[in-house]
Amino acid sequence: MVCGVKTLGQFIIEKQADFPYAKGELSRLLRDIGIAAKIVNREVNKAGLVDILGDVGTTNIQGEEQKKLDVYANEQFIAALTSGGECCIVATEEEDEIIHIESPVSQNAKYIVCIDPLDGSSNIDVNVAVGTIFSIYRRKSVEGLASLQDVLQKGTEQVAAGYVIYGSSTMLVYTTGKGVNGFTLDPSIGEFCLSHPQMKIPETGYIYSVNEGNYVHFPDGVKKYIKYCQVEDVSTKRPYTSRYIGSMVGDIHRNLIKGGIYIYPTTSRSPNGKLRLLYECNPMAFIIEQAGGKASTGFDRILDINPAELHQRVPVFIGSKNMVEKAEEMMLIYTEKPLSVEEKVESKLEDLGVVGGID
Ligand code: AHM
Ligand code: MG
Repeated sequence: MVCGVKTLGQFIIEKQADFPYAKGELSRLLRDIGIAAKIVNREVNKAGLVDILGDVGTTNIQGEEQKKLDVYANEQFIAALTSGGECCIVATEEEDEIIHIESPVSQNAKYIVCIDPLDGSSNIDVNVAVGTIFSIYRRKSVEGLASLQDVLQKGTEQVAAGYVIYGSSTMLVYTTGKGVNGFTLDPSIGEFCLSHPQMKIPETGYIYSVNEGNYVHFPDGVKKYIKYCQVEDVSTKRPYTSRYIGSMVGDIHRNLIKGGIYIYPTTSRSPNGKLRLLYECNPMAFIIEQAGGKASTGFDRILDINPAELHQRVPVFIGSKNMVEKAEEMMLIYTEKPLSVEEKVESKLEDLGVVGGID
């Protein structure tokens, strides 16, 4: 390629050398995701021109209306991962159960992909940025069909994660645990080109992103943090700026570049938060940590959570390190820490008189 442009494909192959034991499967998997992203991008861009906007009339497992483009994006990513042969299971926001890819090659493949094919889809009809979020794990089981247990891994086990933002330009940002790199789609050559090498999130930011319409339902720690952001204090450049797109990928992408915090806490109406651990919070947490930031439930590191179920939801505080730490400080003082799944089981057993609970 001329003029010093580095394409995503070239970059991925170059980086394979960082993993001397790698046989190229992960590289091919990332390439397949990049190709599907370009196909989805083409449809997102012409969404207003054809009859593809609006609801498809079905609901997914969370009871949300599916948009036509959600369904389209889901199909495209599954098709790309199926034909690639590097992935044995796909777990997607749009399907109730995990999808086993059944060809003989895929059944024995060593990777698992968790994906939100089109996040922020309520924004599609109004031309606001939407995104794809993905997370890649190595399967744990060594023989037979991989299972849900292979999918329910901690975020620390991710081998790669990334997002695509279909915005004023389209970008793919990913990490394999060695920093974060961003690629912008050049529509004239149809290639993602390295535009943001080694991305770093500013340690201190001045933007907070939270749906303040839910304020009355927030835990006290979040209310106190929001008030902290709004108080005038010249030495810490407060009040901070409030920016909330309502598209996680867009809000976090902006904060990654400019510095800031994105919060989707528990609310009295959504006691576990809204966003899903496996294909929304874990991949974003991996990226933000790799860029030098922090991702927390308000009390604990997101990446350390042991998933109990496929579509598990978690509260999330993610972004610039100093901002997340300040929010955690408020949570610790003003909000009682909820019990973990293990602690709930333990206390239930104690209530039933099973002394000592379980080991
Ligand atoms: P989705 O996966 O159904 O699109 O929901 C996820 C989206 C995030 O992108 C966004 O940050 C959040 O939901 C917005 O929720 P709310 O409208 O409650 O603020
Ligand atoms: Mg989503």
